[in-house]
Amino acid sequence: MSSRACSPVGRTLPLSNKKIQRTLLVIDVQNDFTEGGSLAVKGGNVTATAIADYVRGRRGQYALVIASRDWHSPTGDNGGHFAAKPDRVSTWPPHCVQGTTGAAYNPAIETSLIDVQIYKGDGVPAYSAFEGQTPGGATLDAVLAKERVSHIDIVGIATDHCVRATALDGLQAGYTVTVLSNLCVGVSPDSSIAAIREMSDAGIAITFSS
Ligand code: VGL
Repeated sequence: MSSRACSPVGRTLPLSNKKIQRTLLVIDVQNDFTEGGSLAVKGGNVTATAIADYVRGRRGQYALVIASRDWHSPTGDNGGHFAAKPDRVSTWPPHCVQGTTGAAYNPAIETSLIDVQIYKGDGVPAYSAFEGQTPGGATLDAVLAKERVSHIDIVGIATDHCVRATALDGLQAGYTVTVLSNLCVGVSPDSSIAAIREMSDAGIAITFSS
């Protein structure tokens, strides 16, 4: 018999008193996306340090801290993602090639605080972390479902590409999504503003970390 039917005074009890399970998704805070890297985003290093501080301080409020990495193949153009003359909108200079320093986390990131790592982009463009998988082959959605995660907070690089794609996919998959906008940085200011507007219009909460 359900708890609703058992209600002693005939009132409808809340359907669920489940604890909110929140996860922090740290998107692509890698050397190639921060100053000195092959696809450096201006402000990447400062953002990486701010993210690292946030993870250290707020680790306890998350069921899981998950980090994604672009992890492209050293051979071929990764499905047209790499180009000799990139437009920096849908084609890019080679970046985050598997096993290289450029694909490593920015040194500010404390890998001991990361519970799950997601790899994406092996031979293909993959902006969203939902397109990636763990080393054991589990999808991000499967990892979140196993931990009964309902809420996702997103930080990382780049606001206008991988953060945007991950946030929209998360919403589509049924999660409550928040983007901590001061802990994200984008390739271009204009497309980052457009991405923030698009995410907000879609129903993603855009907030600032305190
Ligand atoms: C990204 C451009 C190309 C990102 C990845 O991580 O946002 N941006 N590949």
